Amino acid sequence: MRKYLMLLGIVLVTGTLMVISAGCGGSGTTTDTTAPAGNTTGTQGEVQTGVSVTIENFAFIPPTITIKKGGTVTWTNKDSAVHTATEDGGDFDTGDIAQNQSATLTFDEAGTFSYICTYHPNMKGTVIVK
Ligand SMILES: [Cu+2]
Repeated sequence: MRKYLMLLGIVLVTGTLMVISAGCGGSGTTTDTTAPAGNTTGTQGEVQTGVSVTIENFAFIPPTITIKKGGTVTWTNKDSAVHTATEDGGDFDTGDIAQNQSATLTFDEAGTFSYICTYHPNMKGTVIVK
């Protein structure tokens, strides 16, 4: 009878310890995986309302930008040649931007807009509105 009680006690203690360690391990793992994932999303999800694009050496820098809906994009031409930022389907057009001049457009619609320079169609850029 005593042996049986002792065995029962060991089983109970072992069982309790297993539950405790399982509980700690479980919550610890969850916290570890959630934190970095949340940080990554936060950094990537940061969308600016106003972004500047430099036109230099016949290129849009940076070529792809992301802004918030209702945000603005300002293109500044550093080249001596005249450039434009013109959406492929005609959704937006800055018109001519002369050297050291800027043009700012507001984007009220969400979407991905590819644009070129009408004088140099090999110049390509993308505005992503979120
Ligand atoms: Cu151009």
